[in-house]
Amino acid sequence: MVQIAMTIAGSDNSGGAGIQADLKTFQELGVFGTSALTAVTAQNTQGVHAIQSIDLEIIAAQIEAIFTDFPVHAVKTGMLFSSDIIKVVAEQLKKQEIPLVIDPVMIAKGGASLLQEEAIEALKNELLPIATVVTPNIPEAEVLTGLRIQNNADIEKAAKHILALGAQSVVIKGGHRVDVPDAEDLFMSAAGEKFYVRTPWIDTKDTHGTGCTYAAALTAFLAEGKNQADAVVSAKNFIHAAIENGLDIGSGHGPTNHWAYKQQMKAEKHEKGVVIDG
Ligand code: PXL
Repeated sequence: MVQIAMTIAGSDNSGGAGIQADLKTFQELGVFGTSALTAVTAQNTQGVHAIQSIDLEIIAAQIEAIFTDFPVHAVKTGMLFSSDIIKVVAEQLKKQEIPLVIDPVMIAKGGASLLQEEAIEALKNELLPIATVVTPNIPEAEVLTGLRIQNNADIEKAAKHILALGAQSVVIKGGHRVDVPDAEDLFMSAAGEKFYVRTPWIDTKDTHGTGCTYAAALTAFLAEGKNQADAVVSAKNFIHAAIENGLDIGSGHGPTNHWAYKQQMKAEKHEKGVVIDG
């Protein structure tokens, strides 16, 4: 039987992030992608020009339409924009017992806000308690925890803080780190697992949608039945391949290459992520 994933996120019409990145990633990994749109952005690689959120009833109706007809195997949330949207989404997801990846999207690469400040508390109180995996980058982890993160000790403290909010596990992505030369992410679970996964740093401006793509790959691997730790390592390899084989599109922060991982796997190249015990 085909595995099915759903993304609840905003539209990035430039195709590198948001619902478009999620659906492309699901497709690349052989998982049937469905979606519920929360907001429409008008943007290109230079920045976000306009945002319009979708009516709450329409968001709820999209999610319900999928759940009442399809056996969804994993769900991902991305741009949720407001506390009202978060509450509607949480209401729907509380009824489900399937893996839920929460990518706590806050700010676009160019600096535009994709989550209103008033929505941070709703994200913490309504969604993190039902999350299977939460995938903040360092600035997002700082906002969620109120901590300043500068080194491994800080990252681990922040991860514990996020687990205390009720999530089953957390990946704190290290792309913003300046204390290590590689792209090193921490995985920690409430069940007691802890490791870092490291890929070589790639010096490129084309990183638009990296967070969405990473979390979407993680969702697809969970939909396929991988456990959380294995799914994180495979998702790390997916995003590494996508960044390493960039497409050089647009004059600003360009998108990553969503089909690079599959091409690499076809060429039988080995995955590059190195797991380091924490
Ligand atoms: O990468 C975060 C993100 C999520 N969702 C949408 C976006 C972006 C970044 O631009 O546009 C819709």
